[in-house]
Amino acid sequence: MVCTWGGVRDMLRILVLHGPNLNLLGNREESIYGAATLAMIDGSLNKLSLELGVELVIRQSNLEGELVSWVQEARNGYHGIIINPAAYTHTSVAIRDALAAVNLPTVEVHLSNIYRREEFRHHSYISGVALAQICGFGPCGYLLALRGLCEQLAGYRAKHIPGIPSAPPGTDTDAH
Ligand code: CA2
Repeated sequence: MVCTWGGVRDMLRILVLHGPNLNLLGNREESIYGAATLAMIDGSLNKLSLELGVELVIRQSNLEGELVSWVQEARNGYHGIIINPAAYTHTSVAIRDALAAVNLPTVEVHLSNIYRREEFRHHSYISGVALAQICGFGPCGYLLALRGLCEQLAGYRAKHIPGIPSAPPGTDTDAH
């Protein structure tokens, strides 16, 4: 899939947020979350972002308030959000409210299939304000989220921002 835009000025900017304890990936709980480290996941996201021609900013925090502040800041200059809120998925009205307030297309990602795990993980405060939720695909879920968000935003641009082509003329965005 090719999904690039006219120039740097028009480039899509996407914020990727990782929640608490995801900095430990690859060191513990490998049977649930796999062997990939967060640095490896971020590396593969950055590689895909180059292919797609989108700009990514990636952050991780163990603090709920910090995640809330970053979501709020996304109002300035970002077009979409990919977030794995980790344990805050199941507890945080504050992160949900921040996402609702900024009202940017958001994809919620989980490495594990939260619906096959303990009952308390079956409820997400985030899914009700998200465009989509991806869970159970491991690190690949982040890449699917980026591709999906990119496709959605291309469609949004074509419909709502006249004069800014969703892709440079002559580019086949459907080519896979
Ligand atoms: O499956 C996911 O991505 C989760 O968001 C991961 C969270 C969990 O609370 C959610 O229910 C589902 C936990 C992230 C903690 O990651 C660790 C990694 C290595 C060692 C310990 C924790």
